[in-house]
Amino acid sequence: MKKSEFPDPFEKARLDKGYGKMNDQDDPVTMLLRHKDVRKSAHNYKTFQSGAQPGRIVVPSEVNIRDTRQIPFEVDPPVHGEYRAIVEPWFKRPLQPEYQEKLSVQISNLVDEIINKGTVEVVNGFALPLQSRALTLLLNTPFSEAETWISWGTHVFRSEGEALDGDKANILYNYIDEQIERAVKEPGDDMYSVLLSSDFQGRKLTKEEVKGVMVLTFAGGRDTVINAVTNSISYLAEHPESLERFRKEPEIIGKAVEEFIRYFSPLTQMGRVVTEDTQVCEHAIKADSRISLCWASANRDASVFENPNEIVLDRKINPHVGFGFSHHNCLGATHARQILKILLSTLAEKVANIEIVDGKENIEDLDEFKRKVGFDQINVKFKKLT
Ligand code: EMZ
Repeated sequence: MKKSEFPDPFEKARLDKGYGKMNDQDDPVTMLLRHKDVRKSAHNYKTFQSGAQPGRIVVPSEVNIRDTRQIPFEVDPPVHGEYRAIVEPWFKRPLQPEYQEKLSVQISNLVDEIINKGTVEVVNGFALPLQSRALTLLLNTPFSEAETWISWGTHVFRSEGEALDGDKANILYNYIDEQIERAVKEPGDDMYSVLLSSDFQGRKLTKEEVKGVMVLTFAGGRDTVINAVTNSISYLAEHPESLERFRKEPEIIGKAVEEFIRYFSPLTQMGRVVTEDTQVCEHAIKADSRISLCWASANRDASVFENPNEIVLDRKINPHVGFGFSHHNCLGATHARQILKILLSTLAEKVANIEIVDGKENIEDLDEFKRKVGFDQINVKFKKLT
């Protein structure tokens, strides 16, 4: 199997019954696997809620490592919409040309560095610094903060060989608390300060609410962006003609980004807590149990996508759910899309080809299903375009 091939472990279950089951810390999850059911249930926030106990809609569940409610992620409509309206303009800044120019400089510098290095381990030596540096733009904080975030590793709640890591999570919480205190004392134009001065229901956001938005911003776009970047590079390595194509037809880069998100689905699934006895795919689900919306499976549903297991760089119709769907669609999507677009055009501009030396796959264990989601590490060589 090619390194950039990501098999679909859900196909049979999706066709046979439409759902799968996994245990997760004794709080089982019924996974919805079909595109149609995933979209329908994502839309139905009354029966399938996000505003449950903090951490419970995440799979693996984070109830044992945090009490801070992530905002707007763990809030249901209509209040969800009020929070969302506060943060949305800030998260749309990546559409501004000046923002894109800064991001472009960051990525260009990093690509120059790795071209000159010879062999590079992409996860830790490229994708992690790229994600962390880009985050300084999203937060509008000093570039030097990225060094601290890089030292935390690829996932802020997980460490190697451990699903959830309370000690590691505390490093993030303490850091965010300190930053909030700093912004209270010396307000500036960074994200903490902007949130602290935001109006919500006739008052300012509380520190705990600001923390909820910040934890989401750090955690939600971490391993997801890192996997999207790394996996895309593995594809370019094994399909050298694609770099050539981006040079000749730069107008397809936007479509290619969507296709990578569909195919790699960096976030496998997101949970919901069921509020009343109900049914999914003719299967009874009890109130207060968990379901999940399996984006990764929906994105390979052959009733929606022709040749779902192939990357078609300029796929014309691509209603993927890689960034979720409906009310809770990904807040960071604008930022993530810009990172990937600029990355693809920068690589096309500077790199002739990429060679994979070796790599170790990262396989998610979902009981019934084992899913390749990225790499623990992958060594590659970038050859300069002359
Ligand atoms: C949560 C989640 C958000 C969770 C859109 O996803 O991302 C996960 O990586 C975090 O662990 O806490 O933020």
